[in-house]
Amino acid sequence: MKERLQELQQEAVTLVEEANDLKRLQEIRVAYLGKKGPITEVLRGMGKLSAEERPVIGQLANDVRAVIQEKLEAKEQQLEEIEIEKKLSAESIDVTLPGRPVSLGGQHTLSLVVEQIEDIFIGMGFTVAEGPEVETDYYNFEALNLPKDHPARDMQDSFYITNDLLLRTHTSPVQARTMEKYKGQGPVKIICPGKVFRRDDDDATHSHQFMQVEGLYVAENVRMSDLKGVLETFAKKYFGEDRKIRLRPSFFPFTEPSVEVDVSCGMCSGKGCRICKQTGWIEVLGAGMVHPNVLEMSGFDSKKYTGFAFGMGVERLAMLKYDIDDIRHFYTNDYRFLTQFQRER
Ligand code: 2NM
Repeated sequence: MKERLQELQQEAVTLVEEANDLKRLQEIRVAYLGKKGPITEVLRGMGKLSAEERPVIGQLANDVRAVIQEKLEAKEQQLEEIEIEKKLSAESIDVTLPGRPVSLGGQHTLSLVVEQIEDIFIGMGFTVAEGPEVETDYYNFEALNLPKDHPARDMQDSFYITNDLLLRTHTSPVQARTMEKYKGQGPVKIICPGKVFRRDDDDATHSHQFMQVEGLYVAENVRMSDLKGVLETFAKKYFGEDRKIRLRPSFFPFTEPSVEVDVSCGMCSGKGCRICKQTGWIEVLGAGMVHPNVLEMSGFDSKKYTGFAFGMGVERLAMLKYDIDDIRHFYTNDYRFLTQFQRER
């Protein structure tokens, strides 16, 4: 019996040493230490032993169990450590791997161009004024000398909310509101950028919603030559120092006299090409001397004060500068379009 127990110990220890996974260790544990295992069987046969032999064999059986148990535990721990080691090396991070680039958001092309325009006028002493996109008939039309029968006032041409409220058709109402706030005391020197709305069918050059920047300078002795100088400076700063401007007579209800302003074509330097339709000139904005009625309605004495005003479409200016062929590019927001126009840093 003693030899049998020693044999069993030897067998089990060898098997434990040879085992190389936790599942195999569990099998050995069940086989040798389990209820149906050989050691249990030996202990069951102890009844046949003499009183002197019984405690000796009993002690030996317990020792053998303990040795196998100990070996199993040691091996188990060893295998677990190997397992962890393997896991760690499989999950290790290569810190030398280049990071994935994070794409930064950018400014929208239109707000980028609005900022360029703002910067130029701020450089000439203008400040930026803002106002509501939903306007009253008074500020959008009446205060700007637009007669009741003017086509812009037609229900068909503007987005009316009620009889008296509409989406502004230009940013001039912001200028009327600002003049009112100054209570007849000049100078007023502002630009008003913002969204405007007109009932139009959208196509490559028209949109029912677009951006405008309008400017206003009211003070004593403001003259047409001041307007011309400011607009020439703007054109050179925005399009390039080689550009010239010219003024042609026009008509707006809120200015008298009124002009259409052209900039010399940058594609052909005035010789004539597809961009300028062979004229050498491109129309970029409207302007004029503020109508005395407009000054008076907003609280300014038109005998003391004069002023000039101008208005430009931001999309059109962006399209001319960057050779963009369709106004709808600004609103469909294709990533490939937007990423082409980022501020120089
Ligand atoms: C234009 C053309 C000419 C204009 C007039 C005013 C105001 F409010 F002062 F009367 N703001 N903007 C104006 C003048 C706008 O856009 C083509």
